[in-house]
Amino acid sequence: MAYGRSSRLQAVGGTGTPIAAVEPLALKILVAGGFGVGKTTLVGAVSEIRPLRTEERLSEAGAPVDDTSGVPGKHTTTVAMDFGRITLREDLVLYLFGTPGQDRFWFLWDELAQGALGAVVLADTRRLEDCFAAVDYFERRGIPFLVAVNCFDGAQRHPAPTVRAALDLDPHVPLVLCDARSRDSVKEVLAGVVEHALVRRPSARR
Ligand SMILES: Nc1nc2c(ncn2[C@@H]2O[C@H](COP(=O)(O)OP(=O)(O)O)[C@@H](O)[C@H]2O)c(=O)[nH]1
Ligand SMILES: [Mg+2]
Repeated sequence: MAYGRSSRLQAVGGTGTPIAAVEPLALKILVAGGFGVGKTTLVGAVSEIRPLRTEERLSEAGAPVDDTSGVPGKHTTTVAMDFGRITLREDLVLYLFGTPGQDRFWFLWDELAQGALGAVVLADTRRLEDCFAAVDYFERRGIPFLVAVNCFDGAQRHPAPTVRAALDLDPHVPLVLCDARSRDSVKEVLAGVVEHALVRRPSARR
């Protein structure tokens, strides 16, 4: 499903008639996963526009519900969403919407999911259970997704089959390793989710 098409100036041919320039297909991709798994980092690593962030300092009041154990150095949190854009190919632009990680923002997910082609569920193998809710959400709504394991330094690596089993993933759901800080790594993840979503939803092909 196309999220929209951006208009570009049309070139003018020799006869004076406009030649249709390549209009990039714009697709909406969600970036989900638990609190502190690297969603804001991922969007920031690839976005060509200054990512819109709605980070707030973690407050004392949120301390009982915002579990920062295992996320040292995490002082801010995304209260609504991250938003970024990347041109994957000349004719393909992705709009990235990072979902808020905390459970109390679930009500925003249905809005964000409107018109999404697919989703990336980021996972941290030290806290795999934090992405169960995102996996469930996309499975239930039939939104194609892949799981990208963010390989934090020092995080214990688990073989892909172990992670698959722990997440109880359907065999068709791709599982990839990534570094949310690396533009090239994130681009590969995004290309993977587009490919997967187009295979799962043939009607989305141009
Ligand atoms: N070492 C390492 N740190 C990361 C990586 N991805 C994110 N971080 C750090 O982990 C913390 C949480 O990331 P953030 O993007 O805010 O998580 P979010 O809550 O999912 O948006 C931040 O301090 C990031 O700098 C990674 O791949 N490796
Ligand atoms: Mg965030």
